Amino acid sequence: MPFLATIADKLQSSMPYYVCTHVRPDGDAVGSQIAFTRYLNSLKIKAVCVLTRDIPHNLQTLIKDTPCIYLEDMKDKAGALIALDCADLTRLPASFKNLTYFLNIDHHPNNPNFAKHNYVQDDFSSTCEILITLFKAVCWNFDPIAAQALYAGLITDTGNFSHSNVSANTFACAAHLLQCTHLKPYTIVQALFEQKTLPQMRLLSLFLSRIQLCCNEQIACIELTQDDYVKTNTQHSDTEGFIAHALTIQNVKIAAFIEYNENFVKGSLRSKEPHLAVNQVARQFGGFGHICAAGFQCDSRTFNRHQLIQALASLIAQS
Ligand SMILES: [Mn+2]
Repeated sequence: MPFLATIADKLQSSMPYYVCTHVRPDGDAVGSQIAFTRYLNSLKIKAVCVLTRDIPHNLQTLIKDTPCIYLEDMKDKAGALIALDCADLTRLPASFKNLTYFLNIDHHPNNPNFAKHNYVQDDFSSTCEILITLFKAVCWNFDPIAAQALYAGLITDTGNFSHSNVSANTFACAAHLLQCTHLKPYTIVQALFEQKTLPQMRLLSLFLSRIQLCCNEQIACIELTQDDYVKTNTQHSDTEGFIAHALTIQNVKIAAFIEYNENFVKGSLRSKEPHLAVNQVARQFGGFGHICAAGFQCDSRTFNRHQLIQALASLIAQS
């Protein structure tokens, strides 16, 4: 019996389901929320997407008429939670503590299966790819809004089908979306990636000017401070995708992007090849992630940039 058919049997029509995702959501996070909420609604199950205020503007356009609720309006709500694309409970907004997790669907390695029902497949490019595969198995008729959202997730987590996580199934899933609906891929690319603001471009220019190469030019390191965001009239979510530029430099194998906030430091790590598992280094700094794309957040008083570069350099030395 397909996984979603078993789950459908266990859903209660009296219960509202809150479909949530990780903080600082990306296209895969929001795309899977939208699609899964619409899937549940198509089964006549009450479900809404739980949004946080930090949802980037370009992703908001994917929502259309999908039922949504903002996190701050969740107080005293009864119901069950569905977590999508969440590596673990620390990545979920803290205000969910009183509700139980009914379902957890994710593609992060080491997901601790924190819900009653778990579907974790770390060999999938994205949670959206998992969902498309699951929806195919139960022959769900995608509506165009769900299909757009799922396509957005596929292209976000694969860098437009360019990362090492792309498989034959990834393309089969994309093809399936196109076969089932009148989806026009270029319009989604435009809606997601061609919506930059001028301040964002100024921030990108600053980001590029900060690239420093070390470890025999194999590591690119970029640092931005709170002041840089103030100066360019931007916010942290405006840096989405910037780190990919650093990885395009010849000979660079790993890119590290460090954002200094008032009390904490946020690190994003990317590697060009799967044998350079940057999630190992992210874990040393309290973070997590995929083999080629991971991150961490730690106290600014304990963060040591030199230690980070050393850890990344030893990854390269071991390879
Ligand atoms: Mn994802």
